[in-house]
Amino acid sequence: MHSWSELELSKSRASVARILCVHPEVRAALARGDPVVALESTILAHGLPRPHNKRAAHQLQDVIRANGAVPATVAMLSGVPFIGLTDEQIAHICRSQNVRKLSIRDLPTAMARKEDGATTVAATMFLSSTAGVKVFATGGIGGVHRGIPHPLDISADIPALANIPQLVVSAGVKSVLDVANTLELLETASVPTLVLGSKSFPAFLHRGSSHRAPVTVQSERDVASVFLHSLGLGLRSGMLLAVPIPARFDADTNLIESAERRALEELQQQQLTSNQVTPFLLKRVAALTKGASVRANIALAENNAAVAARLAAHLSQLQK
Ligand code: PSU
Repeated sequence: MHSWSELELSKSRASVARILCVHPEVRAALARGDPVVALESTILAHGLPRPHNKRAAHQLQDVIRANGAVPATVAMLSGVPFIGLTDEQIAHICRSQNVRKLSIRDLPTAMARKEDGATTVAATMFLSSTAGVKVFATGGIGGVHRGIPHPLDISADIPALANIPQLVVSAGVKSVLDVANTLELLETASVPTLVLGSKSFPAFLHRGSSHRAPVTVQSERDVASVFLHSLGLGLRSGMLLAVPIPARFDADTNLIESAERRALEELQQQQLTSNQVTPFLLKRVAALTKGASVRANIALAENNAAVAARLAAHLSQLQK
């Protein structure tokens, strides 16, 4: 089988980069080697309810700026992938009912059909890293769905982490998922998986869980150093940093877990598959907890954005 040489690969990346519409502020920061942090848009279009989504979109960008980096929110508009959105574009993604959820495999069809789309963790990693962005902040990554469902449902976020050299900051794996199997799969995919300041792997809306942290790091500078070594070794994989939700926003474990169980039971009655499952579960948990999960989700995403911005700043200092 033909395998691509480094030269062919970098030529191919360069031609993809020409297709992207990179916001001038993001382009200038990347050219100078200044810190930039990517943000996804599925959390806005399909993860958070209106009007929280638009408010969160701006808060996440503001937090990144306040911590010394330039935000680059990623989405598809009329078939064009944008890296960095204007306020009007954010308003459109947060308001329109016609925004498709796009993982990597959906990008070509969305482009050919000139669709609007919100990018998942996987698609945001692919597009923003092609543009040269090294750090990305999200809420919780996708992973293995619980109970080995039929058909088998594993998020494309995992192979994206295995194949795209980007540092992804999250609060762990969404807790409606099978966290133990997701951690096993991250190991199989050789994705360095670090937890900031805790010996347990965080459970998205909760600070701790019964799952051990694969590696614990104590400072953001340590994370930046590990990531640079991963790049230096030429590892093709990304890296996952899990940051526990700040203690003051930690959600009520019983309330969330019973809502998650109920939402998973309700899922059995639905004819939902593939990329419809996660938005359904998030929506039901939000309703069953009367918005408590939404408040915790926004708080952890903001905290991750702040950590990601400081990490991007460390990386840019270490690389200059
Ligand atoms: N994190 C959140 N809310 C979300 C998501 C992440 O706090 O809505 C989204 C991300 O875009 C992630 C996606 O990639 O859920 C996973 O969906 P799936 O399981 O269909 O791959």
